[in-house]
Amino acid sequence: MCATATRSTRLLTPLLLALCGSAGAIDEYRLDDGVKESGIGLQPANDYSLAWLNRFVIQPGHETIHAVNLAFGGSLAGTNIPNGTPLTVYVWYDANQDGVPDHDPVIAWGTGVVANTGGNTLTSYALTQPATFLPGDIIFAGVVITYSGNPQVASIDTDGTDDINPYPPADHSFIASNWATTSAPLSPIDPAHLAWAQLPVNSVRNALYGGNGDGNWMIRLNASTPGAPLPVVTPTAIDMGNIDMGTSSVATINLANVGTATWQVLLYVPTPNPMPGAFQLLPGTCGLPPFQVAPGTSCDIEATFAPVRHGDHMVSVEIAGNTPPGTAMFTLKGIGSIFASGFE
Ligand SMILES: [Ca+2]
Ligand SMILES: [Ca+2]
Repeated sequence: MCATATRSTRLLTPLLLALCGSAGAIDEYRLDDGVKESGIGLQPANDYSLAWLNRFVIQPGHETIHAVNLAFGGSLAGTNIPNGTPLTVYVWYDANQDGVPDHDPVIAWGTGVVANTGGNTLTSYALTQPATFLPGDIIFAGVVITYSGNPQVASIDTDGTDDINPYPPADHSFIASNWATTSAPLSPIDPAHLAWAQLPVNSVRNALYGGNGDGNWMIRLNASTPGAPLPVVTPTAIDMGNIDMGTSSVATINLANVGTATWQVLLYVPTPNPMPGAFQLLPGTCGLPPFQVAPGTSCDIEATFAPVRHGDHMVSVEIAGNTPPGTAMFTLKGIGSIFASGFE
């Protein structure tokens, strides 16, 4: 069954341009021109686990991958993978940076179901956690799907009508598959070991075209610049009051991170330095520096004011860490009183 990759696939007639849809998302990574020429499936009818994936190189300013976008099937008139079929999208890191996805680790994934089958419209599948890489890193992104029969499943671009780089295709697309046999039911592809599949992962050029052609899957990625912390300190100016010497007051300062990366708090830098002895900063729920504030969370620190002389006291505190200087600060002030305390 399914003895060779060439025999196990079939190519469809080209789509009419009039059938074309366009992708709605902004796709920071793509290899296709937006119009499939074929839908690739496996023959004969059987239970299959199919993986198809593209290779991409991380570009500066687009280091964080959020979503994998896919088109499915071939001609609208053909027999396509049904809408609603469950799937899992993956992003792999090319651990040895050799450009071959044989035993490379899965870094991120997401789940969903097939949609817009047979058309050129891509459907977006968000990753459960975005994955951030370095410029120049080689990654792979694609999908593993289990299905029965012999529909057209994976949409491929083989002609190139725009200047998406790289074009002509240059061995940037790969395929792997498992299938049921008379002696064993289907076992789903292990995404961490695509080279162990029954059809071990191979380039589209070799697996589908016998070395005499190539194509790019309609797999695109949404990406953004790496996240950054955005601290919000509340309040930023704290009046600890008119406090009798020998007593103290307490204030709570909330440190929130409304950004998209962890806020690393390293230390408090007071001005004047060292901090006047009347003031003290306590761990609160944040803990003592260094501590972290995750995106979308906050914690509290506490300040005490216990004057030992009368008059005005003031200190400005910078919360130093992985944010630009001056972005996270607060001031404390208070008055030491000798009138209400009973000193005579
Ligand atoms: Ca095309
Ligand atoms: Ca590799």
